[in-house]
Amino acid sequence: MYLAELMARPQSEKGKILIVDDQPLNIKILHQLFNEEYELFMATNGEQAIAICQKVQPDLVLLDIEMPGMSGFDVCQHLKADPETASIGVIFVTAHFDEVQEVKGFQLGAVDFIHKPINPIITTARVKNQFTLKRQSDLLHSIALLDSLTGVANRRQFEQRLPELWKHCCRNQLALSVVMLDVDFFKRFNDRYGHQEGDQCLRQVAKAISDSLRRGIDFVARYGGEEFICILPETPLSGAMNMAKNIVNAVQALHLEHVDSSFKEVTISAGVSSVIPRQDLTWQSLIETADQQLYLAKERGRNQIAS
Ligand code: GH3
Ligand code: MG
Ligand code: MG
Ligand code: MG
Ligand code: MG
Repeated sequence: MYLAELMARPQSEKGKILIVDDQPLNIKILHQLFNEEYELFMATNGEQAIAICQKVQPDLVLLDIEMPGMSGFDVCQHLKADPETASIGVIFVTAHFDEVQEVKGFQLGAVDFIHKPINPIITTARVKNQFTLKRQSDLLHSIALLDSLTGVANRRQFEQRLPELWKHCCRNQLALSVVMLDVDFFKRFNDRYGHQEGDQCLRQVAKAISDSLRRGIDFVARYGGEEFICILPETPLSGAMNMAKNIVNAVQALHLEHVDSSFKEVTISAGVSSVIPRQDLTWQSLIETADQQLYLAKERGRNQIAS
C-alpha cells in the first residue's frame, strides 16, 4: 500500500522531514534551514519521534543522538525494526565528531551524518542528496513492483510476497487466506464503453479493493487483466469471507454503469480460500482453491462470493 500511495502523491507535494532534538535551539536552526522547501515535523524526544513517524511517514528524519530517555540510536533501531517505518531515511545529527558513534549509526541503518554546529551548505546538500536518492529508489521500486495501470502491487510483487507470508503463517501456525477477484462481464463492458473507459473502471475497482483492506499487513495485487488477488495473513476463513463481502459491496457501491451486465452496474465475483500452512502443503494450492471457488461464484450468477 505504501508504494501505491507514494505513486499517487502529486509531484508538487513537498517532501516531509522530521527534526528530532531535545534542544529547542537546534530545532530552530534546522527549521529555518528547511522550512521553505519541505514540510517539517518536530519532536523533542524519542517516543514522540516514533509516534510521528508512524503517523505521518516522513521521508527523512534528522535525528539527534544524545537525548534524555531514548537516545537517537534507540529511535533509529526502533524505526528500522518496524516494517511500517523501516524505509524512512535517518540522518544523525551529532555534536561531536566521533568515529565509533558514526560507525554505530551506519550499522543501525542511518544514511548519513551531519555534525553540529550546523553548516547550512553542507546540511542542505546532504538532505537534498538523500531526497534525490529516495526519489530515484522509489521510482525504481514502483516500476518494478507496481501495476502501472492501477497503482496496486503487480504480479511480480505478489509472487514475492505470498511465499514470505506463507512462511510467516507456517512458522506461527496462523491461518492464511486469499481472495481471488474478477470483474463480471468485463468483456462486454469494454465492447460497450471502449477500452479507455475499461481502464478507468479497473483503476476504480482497484482503489475500492485496496481501500477495503484496513490492516497494513493485508495485500492486494493485480493478478491478471481484470483479476485481483488479496492476501490476508493471520486471517481465518470467516474473516476472509467478511473481507470478501466488504470488497464485493464496495465495488458495487461505486455504481459504475454497465448496461450489458445483469446487474446494470459493474460488479465483481470472489473466490476465497484459507489454510493454516504446513510443510506438506504449497501456497500454489491455496491459489488453486481460490480460483476454483471464483469459478463457482461465476457459475452461480456472479456478484457473489464462494468459499
Ligand atoms: P466473467 O464475468 O466470466 O469474468 O466475464 P468477463 O467478460 O469479465 O471475462 P473474460 O475473461 O471473457 O474477459 C475479460 C476481459 O477483460 C477481456 C479483456 O478485454 C478485458 N481486459 C483485460 N485486461 C484489461 C485491461 O487492462 N484494460 C481493459 N480495458 N480491459 C482489459
Ligand atoms: Mg541532544
Ligand atoms: Mg478474468
Ligand atoms: Mg474470465
Ligand atoms: Mg471477468
